[in-house]
Amino acid sequence: MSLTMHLHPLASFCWKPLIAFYENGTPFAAVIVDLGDEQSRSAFLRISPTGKMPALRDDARDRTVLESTIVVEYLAAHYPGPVDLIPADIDLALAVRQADRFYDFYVQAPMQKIVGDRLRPQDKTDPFGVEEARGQLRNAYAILQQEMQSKSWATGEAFTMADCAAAPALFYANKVEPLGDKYPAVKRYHDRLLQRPSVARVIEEAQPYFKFFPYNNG
Ligand SMILES: N[C@@H](CCC(=O)N[C@@H](CS)C(=O)NCC(=O)O)C(=O)O
Repeated sequence: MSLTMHLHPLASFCWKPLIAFYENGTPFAAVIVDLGDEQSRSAFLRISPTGKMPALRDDARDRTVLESTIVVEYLAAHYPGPVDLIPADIDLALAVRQADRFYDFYVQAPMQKIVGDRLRPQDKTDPFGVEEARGQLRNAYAILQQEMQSKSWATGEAFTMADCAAAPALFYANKVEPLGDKYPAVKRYHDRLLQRPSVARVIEEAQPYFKFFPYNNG
């Protein structure tokens, strides 16, 4: 097997390429990174010097691919399957990339801020930054509420990389800043994503680790 994903099953940015792998049934091996373990950490830093996951290693092509979006782009280019994760049409592809960026910057980033704050020592928390991040999430929800009125998936009727990005972003954002009933179109999209077999699978695989997620109990 030439493809190895270095990941953690709980890590939201790792879900994006995992969903892409499962959508197309692309075979890969998984190496679970434990940043708290010195040996695992130093081995991973040799692959991903920033320490950020996921990282993909492709031995067949002698390539290391970093950044979740670039991993999906790489799979779409070199290991395509029945699900067209990046459409061939350039305007559709740009819409997919734009939506992927939206979910990373305006949903994942504030969600990570809120989660990260709960993991800080009690005297080092940033309540102002967390409130700001909550406002950013509500703003993103309001934008998506307009966007998702008439779409099944992030950019239309086809499942793409944008949905691979949206699934972890909305799953975890809804845990830290619940969608409630104020954003029904976003909630419908969130629920549709969770029913997608590839997404249900990553959630299932994360189950043993959810106890480490600090918003498990609200
Ligand atoms: N822009 C990066 C973000 C990756 C990222 O933030 N990964 C998190 C896990 S979801 C991580 O590696 N955190 C470990 C750390 O910051 O120490 C991507 O899209 O891959």
